[in-house]
Amino acid sequence: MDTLEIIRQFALEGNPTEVKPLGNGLINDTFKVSTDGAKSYVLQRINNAIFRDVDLLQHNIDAVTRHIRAKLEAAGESDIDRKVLTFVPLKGSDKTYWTDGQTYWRVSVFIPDAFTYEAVTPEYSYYAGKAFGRFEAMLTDIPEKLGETIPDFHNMELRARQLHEAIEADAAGRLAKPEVKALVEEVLKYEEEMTLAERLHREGKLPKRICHCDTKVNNMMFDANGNVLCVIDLDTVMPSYVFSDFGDFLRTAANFTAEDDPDSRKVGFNMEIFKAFSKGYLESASSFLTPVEKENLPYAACLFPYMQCVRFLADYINGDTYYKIKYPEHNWDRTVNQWELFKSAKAHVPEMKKALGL
Ligand code: GN1
Ligand code: MG
Repeated sequence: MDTLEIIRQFALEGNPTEVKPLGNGLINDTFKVSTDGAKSYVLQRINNAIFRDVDLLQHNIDAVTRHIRAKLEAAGESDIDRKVLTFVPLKGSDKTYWTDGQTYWRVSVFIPDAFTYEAVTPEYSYYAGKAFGRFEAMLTDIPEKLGETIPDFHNMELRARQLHEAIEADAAGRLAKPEVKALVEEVLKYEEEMTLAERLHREGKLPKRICHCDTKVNNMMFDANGNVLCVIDLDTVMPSYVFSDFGDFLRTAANFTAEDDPDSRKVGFNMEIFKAFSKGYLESASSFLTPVEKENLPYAACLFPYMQCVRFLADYINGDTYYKIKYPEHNWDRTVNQWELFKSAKAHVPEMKKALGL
């Protein structure tokens, strides 16, 4: 079935006229749908090889968007349709996804005059910090119980185990390369240190809260004046440690270059972004953060480059089965990049602590 046919299953206003690719996500396929009416839409094919339980996933998203909408209404906000995503139900149903049993699709209303960025200034990072902190704060009292759309998604112990399994299998023969083997050994030296979160959780010292879990800088929309409109890409909204949102934003925004820049000399951790983002984040999140959560924010800033390095490396060793790649060594370049970022972040921990007043 073609995309126009699929989009016709949804209760759109107007008739679809054009469908074209949108954005640069690594997991789902995204399209912009123009219509002969006033609204345009976003059509997404949900990658159900990765998100196995699409029903649970859409249930999470419906609950989260409903809750945020209600909060914005209660706060008397204007322009709410641009501040929270609106998912379109199927014709004659309240279900917000369509499937033919093999592929899964959903549609949301396209937000006009909104922009995403691959890199941000300290000023925008401050707004982003406020917005992600506020997103978590608004979800502290969501009445529905949300499921984990990818179980143990940001569990560092699991990610380390997956790397060990990849090494064991060496499915693509890539460990034969001395530089791969050497990096694997370096990376594994930090496994114990980086799995702190799971230990804290087991000891009852670190709660799981509803987090976004994919706070890449390009998952936030700004208006033309730099005001944050809303947070997008809600597939991974689920219970996790607050480290997820704090760490993953900095992993992308505080890197001096893109996460896949093959020139690792350009990689480094930008403290100006850290300071601005943390300031914004703490302004919104202080109301609910515990001392243990706050104390470990510098660890979170190191954990996410490390976890992403481990994930890219495992995928590279497995023969590129998870992340979309554009050229054969793409996952290797991403791995080296994230490794350099991890080392740079670690070197800045004392400065981070100072900035946070720890
Ligand atoms: C994926 O879908 P996208 O590109 O926003 C991934 C994130 C990674 C990121 C790395 C479900 O996010 O966890 O951090 O790529 N999402 C999933 O760029 O695995
Ligand atoms: Mg995205």
